[in-house]
Amino acid sequence: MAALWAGTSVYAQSTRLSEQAGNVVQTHAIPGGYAFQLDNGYATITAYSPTIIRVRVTKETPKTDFSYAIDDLTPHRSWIKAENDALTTDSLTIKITKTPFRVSFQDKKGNFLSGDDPALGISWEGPQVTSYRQMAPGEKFIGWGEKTGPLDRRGQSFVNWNTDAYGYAEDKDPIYGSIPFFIGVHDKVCYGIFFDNTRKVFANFGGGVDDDRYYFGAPDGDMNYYFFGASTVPGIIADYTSLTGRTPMPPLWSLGYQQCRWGYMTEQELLQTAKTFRIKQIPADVIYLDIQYMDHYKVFTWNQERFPHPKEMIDSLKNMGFDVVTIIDPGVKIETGYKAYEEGTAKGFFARYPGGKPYIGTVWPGRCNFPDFTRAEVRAWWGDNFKASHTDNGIRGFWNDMNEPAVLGGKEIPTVVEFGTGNNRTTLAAVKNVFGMQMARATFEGTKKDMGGNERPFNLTRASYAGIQKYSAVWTGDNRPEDEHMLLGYRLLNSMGLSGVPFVGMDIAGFSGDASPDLFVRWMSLGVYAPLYRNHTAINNRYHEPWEYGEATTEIMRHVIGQRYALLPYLYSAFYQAHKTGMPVNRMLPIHYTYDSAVYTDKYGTEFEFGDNLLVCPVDSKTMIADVYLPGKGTTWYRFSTDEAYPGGDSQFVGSPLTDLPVFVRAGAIIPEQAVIQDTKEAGDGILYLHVWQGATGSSFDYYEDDGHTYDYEQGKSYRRQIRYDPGARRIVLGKADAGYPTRFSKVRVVLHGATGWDNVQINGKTTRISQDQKLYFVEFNNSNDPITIQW
Ligand code: MIG
Repeated sequence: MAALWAGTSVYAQSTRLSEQAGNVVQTHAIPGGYAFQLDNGYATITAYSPTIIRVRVTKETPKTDFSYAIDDLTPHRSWIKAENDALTTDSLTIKITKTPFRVSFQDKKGNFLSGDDPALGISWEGPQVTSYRQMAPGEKFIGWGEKTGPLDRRGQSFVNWNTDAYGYAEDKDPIYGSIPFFIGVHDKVCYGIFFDNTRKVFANFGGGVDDDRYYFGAPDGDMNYYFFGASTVPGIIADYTSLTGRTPMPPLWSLGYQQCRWGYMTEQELLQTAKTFRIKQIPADVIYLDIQYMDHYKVFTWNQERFPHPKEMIDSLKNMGFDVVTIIDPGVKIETGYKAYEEGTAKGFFARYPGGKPYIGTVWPGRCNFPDFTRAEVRAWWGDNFKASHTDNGIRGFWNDMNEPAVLGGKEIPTVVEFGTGNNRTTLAAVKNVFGMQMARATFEGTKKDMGGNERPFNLTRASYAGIQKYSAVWTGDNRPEDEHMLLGYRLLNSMGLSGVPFVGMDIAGFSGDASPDLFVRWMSLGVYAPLYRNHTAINNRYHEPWEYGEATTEIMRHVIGQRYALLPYLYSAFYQAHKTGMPVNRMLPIHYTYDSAVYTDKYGTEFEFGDNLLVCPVDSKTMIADVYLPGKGTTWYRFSTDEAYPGGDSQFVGSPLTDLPVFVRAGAIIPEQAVIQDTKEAGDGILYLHVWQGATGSSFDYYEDDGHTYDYEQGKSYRRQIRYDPGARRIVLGKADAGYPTRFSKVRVVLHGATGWDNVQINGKTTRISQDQKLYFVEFNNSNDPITIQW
């Protein structure tokens, strides 16, 4: 046999070299922009606004246009004009070089923003397509979704391939999610790029090259990117989320404290755990059921022995103020007579091998088939299934796990496995990165419908792709109970936020093992400042409930979780901002301090703003005096816990005992709070506490409230009011309320921080009594929807 191969050169080195698109042969106008015929391909440049430009380059004639991330791909207006050798919009100049075809972007002042690498441009190696781009000196990169490593992506490379990454190392890539969106920052300019390709996308932000280029690409599919040329990072995020969508308002209860564990084994254990929160007076809203609640891990079933009375159990929990969130896995157990399996098989709804046999993989239930969530009819079927087993029992929260999709042991699934029908028929290679998002979409849309269409489901997913924020919150999977992982977790959340996903969280205090008492306290304190405040750990680990670390720690937990509940009016308003503008809840410092190089350093790279006015400095559990960076020259920061003032634009050593995480509030800020309640359904004392920190410059706060659980806010049933603090005029004004929904707060108490004295305060012209509580001055008055002026 050996002779057969001898002397042949077939298996010698391939002679295939890279190819480029070549020169422009012809140009013509198309709806929304221009098309270019190239020697070796086709390009279109279209605009979705003066600051959003799409560049699509294909080797073959472009195929049908489709995106999982963007619902509406039609450019509805003509923003682009052709002028000389450039295309222009009101905000951007898009320079086109014709020999060979190269595209580069400038702002209206003529500043270079980003452009093709002159030598390499867009290149193909077989079907693999890459955009090689110029890298500016000192250019920094932020975002790219759920990626480990430092905040500044410069010098790092990544692969997008949604992966079950149990106990992932701090520098592991890929992990669970893929969001091919980043922002580049250089020379006082910034821009964003979204590479909308769902395959095994790669990016190299200047690693392994001589500081002159960076690149991203995919093994197949189109070079198809959106360039964002808004002049600020918040503007770029607003534009990116105008395309890929924004979060609906989450249910208010899902912003409370969430207690999870794999697993609460029985009805008694679940009820007892919930009861313990109430007995110990530790606020909480949510308790979880992991895979043990199912019959042999079969989706849409209940284990009759462990959880024999789902409806009664959920009712009892509701009476205690708890919502239950149940896990749901994509794998459907192969078992004759099992409804989901029989139906899915009869309808041909499972992913299959070429030739039609369903793909089989092993997950918790044993051998399973996997629904083809890329198909609308499969998503609808999946969604309908929740009614009998879940929503009719009163469940409003759903936890989508293993949807990378994963099979046991983190094994790879063959990429030949097929999805879709007709023209949409494709393989796992093209849809692995959107499988989880489409499962989350099926779950969200289905459960919303099952609950009658006007109740907000809470949906949580592990795998994600760009645009996931429309359907789900995201958690960062199976992390480790280690200081470094806790800090990494905040970088992950901050990067997800920048990449359009505001509702994010991580397993507090580590999934893969036991948290030390110190780490537990620190992580739970930090969790107050995560959009999703959820404690979770794996089966066989020590219990992580707030009272499991002794009396002293329990007391601290009562206090920190209480702090979260106090902040809910502030947090809910921040979510409304995310819903309206895409601005994340936790904001990495480059969002507002874009050109301050300190915020890109590893030392300060985990810090973030939480909403408009708080600065959170994550500190590990061993550091009791922390080096923190307070951004913004001229800004004064007050320590949230003590009102001690610090100047901005500098680093500081501050005390960071386990009982006092370094959190700061901007001078001039307004933070609305409420009295601590045990769960979000509790009425509270009816007082809105407006905390105001004395400052040289004032601020305004967009306050938001609604019923917290329906979609009536889409019909204007919400309570909105602008609150302004004007230190020069010695005045706080609560603007006229846009009161489509009544506020929960019949009284307002204004608490002044950082003031030496407060005398002669008038509310709407009437002198009012000033009181003092723990050294702080306050005035209290009846709320009303008409403007209220507090003058002193
Ligand atoms: O193979 O359902 O990330 O949160 O507790 C492990 C059991 C499956 C992985 C999830 C984790 C969950 C666990 N799951």
